[in-house]
Amino acid sequence: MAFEPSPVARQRPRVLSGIQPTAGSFHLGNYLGAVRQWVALQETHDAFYMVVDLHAITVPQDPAELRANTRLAAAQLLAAGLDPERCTLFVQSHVPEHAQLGWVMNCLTGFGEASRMTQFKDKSAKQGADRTTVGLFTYPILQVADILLYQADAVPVGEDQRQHIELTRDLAERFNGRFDQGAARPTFTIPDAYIVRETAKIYDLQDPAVKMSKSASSPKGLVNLLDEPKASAKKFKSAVTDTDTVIRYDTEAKPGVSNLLTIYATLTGTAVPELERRYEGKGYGALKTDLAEVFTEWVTPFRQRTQEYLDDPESLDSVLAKGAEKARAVAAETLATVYDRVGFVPAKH
Ligand code: ATP
Ligand code: LTN
Repeated sequence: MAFEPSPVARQRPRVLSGIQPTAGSFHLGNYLGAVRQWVALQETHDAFYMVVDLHAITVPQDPAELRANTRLAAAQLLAAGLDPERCTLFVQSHVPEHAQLGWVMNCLTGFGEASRMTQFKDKSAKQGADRTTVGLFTYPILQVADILLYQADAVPVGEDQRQHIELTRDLAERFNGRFDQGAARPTFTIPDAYIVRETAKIYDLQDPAVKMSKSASSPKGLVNLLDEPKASAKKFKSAVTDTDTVIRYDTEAKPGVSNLLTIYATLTGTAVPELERRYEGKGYGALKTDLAEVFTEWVTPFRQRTQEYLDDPESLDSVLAKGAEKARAVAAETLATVYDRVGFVPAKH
């Protein structure tokens, strides 16, 4: 069976990405590193975005929380600017092909290859061997399936995901090389990571050597979008900088200040050199106070919109149902090609 991409794919390149519903609120790193790009790309690309609930159960979770956080993630994505008329927004578990292709890709991945994934190594080291599941180990391979099912050309993510996109490329090439003999079209498109350099890694406000993360050891450097803006403003005001006073973008010598400048520049659309000029001769205090204000202004309507989507769960679920239907049409087509090329006997109807 020859693989034919859907007609829409021929008009626009396709992007796909996912976000976990593991913490209730997105943090500023998620937004600036990934979701902001998702919003922009829906204008130029055939865009598929999903809440990856299958990935969320690779660590211990509470069922009621997972359900609530999945809807909360979708509400935040809509509040951030995703438009269901312009992109396909869905929940991963609504499309069974993810788990199905995940299995096939598991069988193509070397044990040593999977063992080299740094996110797994970090997370399993934190949890300890007894609490680490096989699901966490195969997490990146499910992500590979997520991407390949949609024939994505590009995957907008933060820097921490680069290795998983590399694995995706490797496995796609391996599959194509092994199973595409004589086929008119390759089974899988080889995707590129889409990582915006400036915001690829937003750092913890208290420890600018590590990325802002929901699993940070202390919440002081983590800016959650749904927290009270006053609490976040305080975090900006007490952000760790350095003993100097000059406001200059220099990630080596001044990681803390540079991180604040990146956040400020991105939220306001002002270039960093312009900010450096504006704050010449002013202390860190001024920059932090202004940034706290900039953030509050941006986040207030975001929180409001999120609440509005949450207040109407029927509409939210209906957006997700329509998204899943569109996603399934694409995913089923890819999976059918894969099953055929792997050598599975077709099911009789
Ligand atoms: P955490 O490390 O906080 O657990 P995660 O990577 O598990 O985060 P996800 O919600 O799955 O969180 O990530 C969604 C997206 O946000 C991914 O594309 C990821 O690369 C991006 N991202 C996460 N943290 C940052 C950060 N500090 N800077 C830039 N991008 C980030
Ligand atoms: N591992 C990703 C989430 C994710 C993803 C995907 C991202 C799951 N499937 C497919 C891009 C494409 C993370 O952000 N931690």
